Amino acid sequence: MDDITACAAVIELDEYGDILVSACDDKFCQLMGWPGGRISVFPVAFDDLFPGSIISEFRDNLLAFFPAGNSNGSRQTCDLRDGTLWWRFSLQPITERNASSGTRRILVTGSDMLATAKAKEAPETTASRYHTLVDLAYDAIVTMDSRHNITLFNRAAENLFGYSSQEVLGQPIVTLLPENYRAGHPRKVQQFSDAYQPGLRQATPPKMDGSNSVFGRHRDGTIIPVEIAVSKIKMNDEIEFMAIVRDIRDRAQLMELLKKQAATDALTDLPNRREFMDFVKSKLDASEGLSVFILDVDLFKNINDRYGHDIGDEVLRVLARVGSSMMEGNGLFARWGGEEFVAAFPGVDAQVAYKAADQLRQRYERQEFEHTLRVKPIPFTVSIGVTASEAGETDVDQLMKRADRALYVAKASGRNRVELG
Ligand code: GH3
Ligand code: MG
Ligand code: MG
Repeated sequence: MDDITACAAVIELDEYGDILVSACDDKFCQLMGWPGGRISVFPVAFDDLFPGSIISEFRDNLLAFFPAGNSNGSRQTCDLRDGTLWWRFSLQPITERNASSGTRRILVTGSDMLATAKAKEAPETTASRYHTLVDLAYDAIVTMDSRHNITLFNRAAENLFGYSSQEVLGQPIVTLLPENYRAGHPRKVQQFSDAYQPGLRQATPPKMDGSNSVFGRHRDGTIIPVEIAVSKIKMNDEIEFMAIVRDIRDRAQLMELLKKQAATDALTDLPNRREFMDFVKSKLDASEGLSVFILDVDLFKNINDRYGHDIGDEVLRVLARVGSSMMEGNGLFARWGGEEFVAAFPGVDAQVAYKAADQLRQRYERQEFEHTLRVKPIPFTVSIGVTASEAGETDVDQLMKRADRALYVAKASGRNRVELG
């Protein structure tokens, strides 16, 4: 009912000069403030129907029209307005044959001026609102047509990709992608388009790529990790795709950092125990033979007691650096915990690993490395237990236990030794 933007009534004047409503539609009743339902019996006295004050001016206009508008049949208009509504009424005499004097009946038609104004303004207003919103958006917004050419490129997109909108409008969307993604892009769009269900409202907008690792390409060639939400829209009978592109460089960097932190020992910057276990497990699962060792600093408590914990830490860092350099890119040297370190040598048998372990032991003993200690070099020695994986062995714990038993033997045999388990 409220959507109706026009109304009509037939009004007449009775012989006593009172206004009668001969007929009217529901909208007219509603506008005049008639509180009841549909009026079924006409005519009705205007004043009985519509006693409200808002219409008193309108009523005066009606009354004035009767003696005035009679002779020439001219139309007049009057408005009914308050804070929220604005209706314009047209008053038109209904000419009756053989009418002797004056106008007795008039046709009143009203139209909703606010609705009309809205309807007229709508296209430009909506468009300008849309463009303002799009340009103010924090995220890059890019649309492309069915030929995959760019049709809209907002300010955030200009900042993100380094192109001005004039430069890229009409250009293929793949301009914004890293080279190695370009060939596969049309197929991805097709898959997305086929699977897209606009009727389904989802908690999060559909992602273009399920893998979550999507990249854009800046004009200068920089690859930018982004998150993309895409929708398919119909514009003037053409299918368009709108992508909201969010720069997630900060997030990607943070994820990378967290991933690294989760795998790294904070004191020595070596891979940590979990990382080492995963590495060895992957080799065992792939049936790649390998050797491992566990190294434990001899009487390390004494170093702490004598030089203090900070110097103890420094010794561990130096030990880590030297151990790590021994691997020369093959295998892994990691911190097992405390003053214990481990190494994995993929594709290396126990004898070769033993040799490497003993060389390392000697280097520590002879202090054959650059010192970064804040005080004079601290002498220390290490004990090492070496073992190799057996055919078909997949249990990392089992393997490390063997190495640990060999280490125990080295300790029990006087320290500063390497033992094979
Ligand atoms: P051994 O292994 O030869 O039997 O003697 P140890 O003195 O090394 O014996 P143990 O393994 O029981 O002691 C290890 C010491 O290492 C105890 C602990 O305070 C110290 N430690 C463990 N982690 C750290 C660390 O991160 N920094 C420092 N400074 N000390 C550590
Ligand atoms: Mg220990
Ligand atoms: Mg020790």
